[in-house]
Amino acid sequence: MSRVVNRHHEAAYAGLGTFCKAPLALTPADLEGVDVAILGAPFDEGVSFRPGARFGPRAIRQACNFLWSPPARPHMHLGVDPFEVLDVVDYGDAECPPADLAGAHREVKARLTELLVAGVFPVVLGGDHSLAYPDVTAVVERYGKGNVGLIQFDTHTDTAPVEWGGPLSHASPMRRLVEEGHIRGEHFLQIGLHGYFPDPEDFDWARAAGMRWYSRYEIDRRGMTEVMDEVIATATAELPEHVFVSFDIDVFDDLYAPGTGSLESGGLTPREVFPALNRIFAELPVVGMDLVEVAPIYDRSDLTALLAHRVVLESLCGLALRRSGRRLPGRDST
Ligand SMILES: [Mn+2]
Repeated sequence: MSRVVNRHHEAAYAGLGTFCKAPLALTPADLEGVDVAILGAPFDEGVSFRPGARFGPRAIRQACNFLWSPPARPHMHLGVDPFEVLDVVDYGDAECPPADLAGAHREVKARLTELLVAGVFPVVLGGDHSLAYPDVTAVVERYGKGNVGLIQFDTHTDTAPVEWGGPLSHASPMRRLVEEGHIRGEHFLQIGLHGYFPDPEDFDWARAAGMRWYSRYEIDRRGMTEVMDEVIATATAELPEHVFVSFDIDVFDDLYAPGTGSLESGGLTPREVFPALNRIFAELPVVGMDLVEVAPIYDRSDLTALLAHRVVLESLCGLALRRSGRRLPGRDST
């Protein structure tokens, strides 16, 4: 039995560095009764610009800056403590071999499949965004082709056809997922696109594939609340019964998230994104998520790692509301 519980009242900066001091689980035998597992995917061989995301999982875990339990520490606005509702464990890191992207993907998919078979909600911490390929293919193997929709927070579409001769990089996982039939184009909703990538040909391909997106420019014009009303309604009516959320930290403005490889100024703010995550996880049938592209070597004052940590918490708060049969406060969400 490898499950270890951290001592109560141990400071966040002391002892074992699991996510939010969650118990450590290392094998499928440790997953009985578990609701959520954090899985690290430390690799960045798929990066096209600045590397460093292999150090993301450790930085995100270490960004925890307070004690969770006891006492309970509920979200101030939502009134829910995800660690009270959900049995959360840290499943450690997939053993990603350096300089071997395919090997890293294979290891991640194997560990993730263990979680899915056990009925555990996975939170996969990357790693570069090519991670979406092993993540989503594992989820699709669990639920079936055509039965999974994808909501992607990202500056870029990640739909490049081929980059410098390689079939898969962090610029192309979404294209591969559509072309290979794992997820249908019309089952994609992308949020936060802005800047100069991809090129018009890739957008033409995405349109032809039926992919839909809400750019930073549309969010500016309409406001995130109205856009999320449409996202929730569209996802409820048109996406399959299982939804995966793939979150690229570079969707945030670089002031909030400097620690990433492919910066693009003019991104979203945490004040826009957090309520969106609360709604998505509280109101849609999300079955897993990944969080990618945190590269701590470019970070300042751990801003990006701490923000990524909170992205996970805000998502888990939404999930905790859903699992406990509660609604978001202040709205009649059905
Ligand atoms: Mn991306």
